Amino acid sequence: MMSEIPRIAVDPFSEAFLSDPYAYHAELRDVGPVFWLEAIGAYGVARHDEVTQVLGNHDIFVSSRGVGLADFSREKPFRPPSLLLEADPPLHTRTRDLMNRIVALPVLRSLEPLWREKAKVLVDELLEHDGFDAVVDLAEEFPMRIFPDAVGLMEEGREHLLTYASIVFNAFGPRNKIFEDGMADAEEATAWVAEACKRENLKSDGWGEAVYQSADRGDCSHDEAERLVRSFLSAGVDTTVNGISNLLYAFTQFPDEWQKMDTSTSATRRAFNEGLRWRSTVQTFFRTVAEDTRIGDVDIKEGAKIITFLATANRDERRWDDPHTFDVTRNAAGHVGFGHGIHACLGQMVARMEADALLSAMREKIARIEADGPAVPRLNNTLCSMASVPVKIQKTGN
Ligand code: OVM
Repeated sequence: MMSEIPRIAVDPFSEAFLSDPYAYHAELRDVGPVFWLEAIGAYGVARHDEVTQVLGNHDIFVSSRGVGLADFSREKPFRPPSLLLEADPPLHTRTRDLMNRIVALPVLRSLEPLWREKAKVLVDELLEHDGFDAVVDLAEEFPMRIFPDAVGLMEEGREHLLTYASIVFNAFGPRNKIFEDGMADAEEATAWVAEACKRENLKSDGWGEAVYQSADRGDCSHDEAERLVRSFLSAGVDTTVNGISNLLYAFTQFPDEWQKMDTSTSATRRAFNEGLRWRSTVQTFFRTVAEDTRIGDVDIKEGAKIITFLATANRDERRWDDPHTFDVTRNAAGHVGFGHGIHACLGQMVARMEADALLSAMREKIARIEADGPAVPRLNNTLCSMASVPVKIQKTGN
């Protein structure tokens, strides 16, 4: 028998929700394994079990019709679709394999000494003060010092990267005021990104040129290469910036955790993973239902949109002990902060290596880190984002 589906009034793209999403999560998890959101006309899943079930079933819950609220089979996409994020197999398999090779472990290992050195330099600069803004001075600064160079981007105009990414992530939601306000600077940033992705504007030793070399070998067309480079620019900066911001925010809320983390890669890696679980940068992604299906005993029709509450699943008490506690000794493996299934974050090893470099450089020199005034959120339709996290520090003797 088909059961009655719970209907809820919560609007996950309202300013109230986005200012404090964690205040609403228990309701989303507890109302049922799958529910209908009146405000957006979509299904939702918010428990770890159902979120991984939906993301794991990419043949039924497809990405090619958009991973935001819009169904690309009925509405014009906000921009030409991503060949990774907004693609299904077999296209996705081909593009993903190609991109996986470009950010493969040996490539990252060769960059690691440079990134660690740059992290140390930044931390030394920060230590000239007793406090700093963990967002502006650190989380935005560090990825911007390494990532555009790794891709081989032109120097001029790199500041557009953060603007562009925040527009892209807003566009997964409805056309609300947050989206419209962000669009104020869209034209310039979008034009810059389009230029930056062209082969002639990429340096010869970066990941961008490597994508074009894959095209030279016949793995994709040159037009596809240009679009794939755009994925690096869309997904590679704001995500790591906010991953680091949210992690530093976590430490301000649980200041005793800092001492429990040492400078080893196993410790920093665990802490970053736990940070992503406790406060997930990408809060939500949608799928579209490609054929009639069921979740539990609820019938779901072809064409429905379904929102997966990743951040909510990462605090599901059905899956985690003491989920609201940030615990750097926890093994947070299995969190869905990087997604789950075939679309799980391509850049996760890049992000982890950035975090390891930064955390280990910080832990070496910083004995304690605490809030130095209220943190300020920055509203985004998809990202859990911070505008400011003021911190004060105590130095180690190192
Ligand atoms: C892309 C893209 C854009 C935004 C996010 C993302 C989290 C990917 O253009 O491929 O993944």
